[in-house]
Amino acid sequence: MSLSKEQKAALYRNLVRADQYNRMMYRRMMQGKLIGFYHPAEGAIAPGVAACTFLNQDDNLSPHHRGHGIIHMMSKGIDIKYYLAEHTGKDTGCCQGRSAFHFSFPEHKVYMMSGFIGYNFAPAVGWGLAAKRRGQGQVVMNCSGDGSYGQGRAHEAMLMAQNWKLPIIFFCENNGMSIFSTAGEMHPTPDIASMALAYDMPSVICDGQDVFDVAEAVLPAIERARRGEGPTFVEAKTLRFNEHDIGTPDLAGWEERGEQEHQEMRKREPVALATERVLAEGVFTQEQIDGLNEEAEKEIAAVEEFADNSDIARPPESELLADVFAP
Ligand SMILES: Cc1ncc(C[n+]2csc(CCOP(=O)(O)OP(=O)(O)O)c2C)c(N)n1
Ligand SMILES: [Mg+2]
Repeated sequence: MSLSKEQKAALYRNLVRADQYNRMMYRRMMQGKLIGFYHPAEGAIAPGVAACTFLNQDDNLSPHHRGHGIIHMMSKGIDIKYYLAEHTGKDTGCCQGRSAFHFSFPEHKVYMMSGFIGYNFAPAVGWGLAAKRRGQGQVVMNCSGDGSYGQGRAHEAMLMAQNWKLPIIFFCENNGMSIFSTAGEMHPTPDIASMALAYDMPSVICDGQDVFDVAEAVLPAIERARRGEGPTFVEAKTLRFNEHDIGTPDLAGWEERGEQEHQEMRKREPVALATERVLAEGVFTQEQIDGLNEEAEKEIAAVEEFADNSDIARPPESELLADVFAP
């Protein structure tokens, strides 16, 4: 399929926003303004943007932990200030500052983010079954990394989704890494999408550095799910430019890939690639692109102001000690 000019414009705008959000999170982590840790998404922002820009508000979204789901959620149209307040430990956060990264946003159909890789697969089947029974064309965008496809429940979920023709998109953001392990060490096949073959599920592989290529793969999968024709597996081959995580003392700063690999990776920076294309195709002028960047800067400044100016969450002692057993 080919994308319309409006679709390309929407994708590019969200890509610029995603890039700036990710940089803001990295900076805030370094400034000590976030609780715990952050999984930087530099290099890997295009898949989430493409997967979520054309979702309806009523669709279920299980975001990937890279970028802490911000890229996915802002692309779906969710106001990120409630996430940032949450990760900053403020009482205006989406879970009243109780959760940091393990949040939920039920009013936006983002039901949970867990620390367990692969946690999302079993609930995704439930959300898919509920959507099918409602019969209103709702879909489930189930995002996760290559690492999660080593989990048994991923396979149970694919089996059930295909048997029951559930409206689920198994969206795999394959960055070739799971912390320090390479995908080659963890999986017998270079294409995670080939696992869908075992379940007779249609699959497609796309270039995760190219937001437009990913959208061209995702949109037919969403439409197929809305028509009630069942799940599709979409694998976006992407890159993790930074280390796995920042803020966890035993992981921070660890980088097993060499300088040359880094230089090669950075030639495929998603914003640079998309900018070249939107300029060449006349989707935006340089002046308009500058305007989009300024808009994103203002949006993020307002989000940070909201988080910084909110009160620190102070759960009462009764809440902290409820159901705690201390002999
Ligand atoms: C069940 C479980 N096992 C191990 C971990 C530790 N862990 C956290 S992130 C991660 C790597 C996940 O890799 P992938 O799914 O490819 O996503 P990526 O971080 O590469 O974007 C692992 C192993 C975990 N959180 N949960
Ligand atoms: Mg990975």
